[in-house]
Amino acid sequence: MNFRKIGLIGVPQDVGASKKGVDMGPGAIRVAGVIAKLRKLGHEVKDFGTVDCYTVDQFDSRDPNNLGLNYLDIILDTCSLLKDRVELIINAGYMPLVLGGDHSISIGTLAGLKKMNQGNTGVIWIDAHGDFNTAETSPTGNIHGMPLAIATGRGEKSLLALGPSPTVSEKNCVIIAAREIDPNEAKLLKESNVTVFTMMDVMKKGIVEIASEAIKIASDGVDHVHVSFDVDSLDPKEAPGTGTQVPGGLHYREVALLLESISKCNKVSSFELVEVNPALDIQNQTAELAVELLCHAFGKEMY
Ligand code: HAR
Ligand code: MN
Ligand code: MN
Ligand code: MN
Repeated sequence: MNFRKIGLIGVPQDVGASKKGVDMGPGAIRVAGVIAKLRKLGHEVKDFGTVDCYTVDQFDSRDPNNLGLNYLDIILDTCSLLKDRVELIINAGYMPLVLGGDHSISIGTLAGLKKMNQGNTGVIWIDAHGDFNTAETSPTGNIHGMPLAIATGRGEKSLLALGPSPTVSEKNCVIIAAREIDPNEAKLLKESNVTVFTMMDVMKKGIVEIASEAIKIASDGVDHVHVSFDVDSLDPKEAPGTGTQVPGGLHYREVALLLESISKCNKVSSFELVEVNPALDIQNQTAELAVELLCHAFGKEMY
């Protein structure tokens, strides 16, 4: 990454997960010292504040119109605000670093990257999940399980309309650490051009090889790579502060290596950290770990 100027923004959204707690994620990440630690690495960090969000208990019904999409209108509103803020950050010459919040915020982040040329962006999606559901395939209707589908042009029209659609180049999308993909979501993913590296692949090939293949795929023929880091990619023993824990995840050192490799790819021009839920955490350890890992993405080396 060439960026020395980082524009940070918090998005305390929880409606995409239909569960409170993840709205405290940006606060917990700030408490863990994200700004000071990135500055210590030599970056200029500007805080672009917090996007106004609603929270689940402000509403009587999740899905009043029975669309199979919980809190759709709210998420459209927030993602539209986030999109504008991301555009502002880019226009000001900063690299967007978006702190969630649940993963539905990616819909806004990616829509805001349109200034970086539609279809000219690859994605590295580090996640236990595929986030490739649509209303038809989702077992929950929770929109945080859908953002990668939206980015590649699949799903609800109003969400697709936030950005140019598709926003990203599908063949340049890579998921790493997948281990819980819903049956019909798996069908969609297999029909797509997205590359999926499951935890089994990580075990078979090792993280060094996975990192190198992922960077090659995500950056091939595009000018920009977006990194979306869902902390549930980590093993819940190390990162318990997240809403949809799945056993058998990545270890700290594997993610550190992966993000260090990613930091050397100079096409990476936006980054997201999502799904930190301090209500489920022990002494803010998940946010602390996430910030430590983020530092590896921004140039920190072990030695
Ligand atoms: N696949 C499940 C669903 O659609 C769980 C989704 C996601 N959880 C996340 N995002 N934290 O990665 O409901
Ligand atoms: Mn996710
Ligand atoms: Mn460009
Ligand atoms: Mn996830």
